[in-house]
Amino acid sequence: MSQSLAEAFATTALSGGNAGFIEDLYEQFLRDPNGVDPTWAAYFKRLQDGATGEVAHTPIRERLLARLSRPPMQTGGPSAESGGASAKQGAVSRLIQVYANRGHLAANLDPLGLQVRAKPYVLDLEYFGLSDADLDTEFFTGSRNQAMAERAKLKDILADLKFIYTDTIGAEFAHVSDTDERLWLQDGFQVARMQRRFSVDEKKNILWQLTAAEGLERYLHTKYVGQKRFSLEGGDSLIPLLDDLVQHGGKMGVEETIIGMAHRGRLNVLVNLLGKSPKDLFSEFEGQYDLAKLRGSGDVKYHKGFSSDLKTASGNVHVALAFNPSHLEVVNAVVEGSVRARQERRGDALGDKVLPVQIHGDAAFAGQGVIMETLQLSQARGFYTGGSVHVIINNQVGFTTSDPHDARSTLYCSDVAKMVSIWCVTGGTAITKRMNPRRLSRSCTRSFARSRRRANSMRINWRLTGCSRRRRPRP
Ligand SMILES: Cc1ncc(C[n+]2csc(CCOP(=O)(O)OP(=O)(O)O)c2C)c(N)n1
Repeated sequence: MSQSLAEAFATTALSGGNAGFIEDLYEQFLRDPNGVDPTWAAYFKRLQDGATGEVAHTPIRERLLARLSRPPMQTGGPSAESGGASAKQGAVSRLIQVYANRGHLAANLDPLGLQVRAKPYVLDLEYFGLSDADLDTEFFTGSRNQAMAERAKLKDILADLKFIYTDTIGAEFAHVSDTDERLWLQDGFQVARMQRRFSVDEKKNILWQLTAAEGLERYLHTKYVGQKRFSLEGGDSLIPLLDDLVQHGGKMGVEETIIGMAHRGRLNVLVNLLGKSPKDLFSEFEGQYDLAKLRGSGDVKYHKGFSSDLKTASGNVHVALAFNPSHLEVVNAVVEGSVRARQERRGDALGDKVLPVQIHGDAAFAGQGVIMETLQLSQARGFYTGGSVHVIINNQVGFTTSDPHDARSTLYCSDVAKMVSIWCVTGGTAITKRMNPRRLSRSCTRSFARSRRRANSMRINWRLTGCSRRRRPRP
């Protein structure tokens, strides 16, 4: 009969208390199989079961310990300081790359001043072993495009980098895994940022649209006090941005644009983009509905859809705003399905002719599972629509929370979009008095809507200052 477990433990040398002793014996055996008692040598040979790769552990441990006690590798400064011109050139090249990848962390993205963001030290000259003494020295920029000169003084390179990446628009593309796509996005963004000039007509057009957007909100605010309207105040740039998207979409051959959006800003989009008659809207505020126009829907005014043909330089673009229920973000999947159906009907296999535009709230985008579900299917063959433009109207309030620490676990409200390599542009402020509406629409739409198939999708996220709910963000 076999021994009991207690007997087996009592008669074997292989117990936990002997582990150190047996390990030492095994080390000796590995160095010299004849250096240990033959009984142990036979035992260890049996253990190895014919394998020959095992080597003594002690020398490896010693090598690792020696490596740990070496001084750490110099990452930036000292090597650049001591290594002369080529080391400094290397440091400047790294600085340019780090600005491209991390510049958004230093961008001015919070017009409400609620967040305190320390400037990452990886953007400091000192981190790269550079100093003010190098500012007048010329370096190669390695630029692939005309945004930056091929060679420039460090102070000019730094000024360009700050303007491109850390002003009131931040861009993230480091997570995009396709190299060609990432470089293309980076180049496009750099060039778009550096093209600062707008024609007088463009400026007038943007001012006109901002005035219309603000005018409508003010009118509704004073005329229909206390009525729910989900104001666009502070996010007025949405109107010129959407207009730019439709106009440039038209130039690219887009024939239909299907928009999905929740409540915020919807009335303004209906009137100032789609051309819904203000008279009809005001009648709805007064509770008077034209039954002929209701078309079976008795829903509240900020759930209603609308469609019209908008003129562009290249012909009409049919723009439709989908009806949606109160259930936040659920319209996303409906819009993608509608777009896919329209593309199939037109034989638009590449998705060039019908463009989906999804407009979200910051809390809803971060919090609703349907966002992840829709993104997850967006690249699948049965659901692909050629890439969508996502715009997040970020008023830094999510119903009962205004502190991001209470609202989500990601840095930006839109981080979930990175799962499908969507590249992200974040605009810091949409206060109408500032230049941002122009920069926002140019940076976002002109350069990237142009070739949305190349980049998966894009997501624009920006903060606004107004909120129709009578609730203040917590300090
Ligand atoms: C699925 C779902 N959950 C909750 C609500 C209730 N609700 C309506 S608006 C809102 C907050 C949305 O915040 P945000 O997305 O930031 O948009 P905002 O209105 O602040 O612009 C919530 C929770 C809803 N309508 N649908």
